[in-house]
Amino acid sequence: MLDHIREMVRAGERLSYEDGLALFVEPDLLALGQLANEVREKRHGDRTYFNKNMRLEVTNVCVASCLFCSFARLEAHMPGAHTMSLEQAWKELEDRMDDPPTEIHVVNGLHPGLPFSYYEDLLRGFKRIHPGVHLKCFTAVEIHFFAKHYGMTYVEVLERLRAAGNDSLPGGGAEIFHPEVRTKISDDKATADEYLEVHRVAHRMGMKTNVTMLFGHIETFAHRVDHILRCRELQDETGGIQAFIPLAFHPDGNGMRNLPAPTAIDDLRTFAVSRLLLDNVDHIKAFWVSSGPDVAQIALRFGADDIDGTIVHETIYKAANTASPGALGYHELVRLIREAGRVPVERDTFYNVVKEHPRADLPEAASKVKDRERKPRTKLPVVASAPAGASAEEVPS
Ligand code: V47
Repeated sequence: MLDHIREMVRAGERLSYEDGLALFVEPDLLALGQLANEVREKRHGDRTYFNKNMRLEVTNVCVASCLFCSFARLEAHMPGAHTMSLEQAWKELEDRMDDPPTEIHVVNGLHPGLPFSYYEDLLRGFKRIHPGVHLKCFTAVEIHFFAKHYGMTYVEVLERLRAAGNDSLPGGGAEIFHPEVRTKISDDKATADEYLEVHRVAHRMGMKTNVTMLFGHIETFAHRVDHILRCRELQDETGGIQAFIPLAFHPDGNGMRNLPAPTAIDDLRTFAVSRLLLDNVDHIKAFWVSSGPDVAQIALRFGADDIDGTIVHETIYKAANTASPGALGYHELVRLIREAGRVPVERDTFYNVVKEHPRADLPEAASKVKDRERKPRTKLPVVASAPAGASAEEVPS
């Protein structure tokens, strides 16, 4: 079967639902990865993207009760509930202005008690502090909630947020589109059609968006293929999707804690199949917080070309007890990409190149060994403490 699919892919033919299913059960994982890698290299060569971003979840108060969520609190007075004042949220950015992020990514709970002006003021404040920053704020699920809660159309919500400074939408809230799964894990927020409609409207207004897929819980491979193909269909229509992001499920502290987390192999397979089915989406992102830095690094050889960014504060996966660190230094991301044999490219949110780093001659670990053999008493560079933006060559030893 893979031979046939390989021929189709090489001929530029579109894969079907059945092909997607066959790829998910393909026994030769490395051959699958190799094919996805071929497609990835045809689009991007060795270039691998990351950015200097900042994550902020200003409130975890949420009227929805998603089974997979360890982050939300139903009411503001509950233990662990938090809502930042605008000053607290802005201070998070002010504190980082010595090495400012190029992007702020905001994802929140669906808070019923805040005025809409809170979100507009939040955005205006960010732009006041850092006029050049790209604001990628509020998922389609939040936009749908705002429309219902404050009595506006999607266009009105998006226009007002854009006027306040919002530049694009993140991909959160997609979960699994198929109603057999969505009604079980995420019944009381935007439906799949509503999620996709928000993206459609945003695209028609000229805004770019990302789309995610939360996998590795109660869904089947058929549900994953269905999800990916719905994304492909929307992209055929609008062309507004920048990146597709498979998110590996973390079971700790939520309503599906009895399930095991997906394994590394499942992660890699999902990145590869996504790359092969989504012939019209440029970027497949291996979000290092959800996959873990190690698997995300290997995913760069299984179809992924982006690894997200420096992040600094992340609370959704922290609440689900992820083993990933809360942040990776700029130089750690560069190293991770280089050691995968790729060329690290710092990008802005629209994938314009901010800085292309030189390729490593050898994986850095190997060059360290070489270095040690040559100069056994030389202290090796402390990579993690390198200044932001520095490349390996610039790190003082
Ligand atoms: O929508 C919540 C997921 C998403 C869990 O657009 C969980 O560039 C796994 O969407 N286990 C928020 N996943 C994060 C997100 C995202 C991340 C990185 C980049 C971008 C982008 C978007 O996190 C939620 C939900 O699908 N999530 N809980 C959990 N226990």
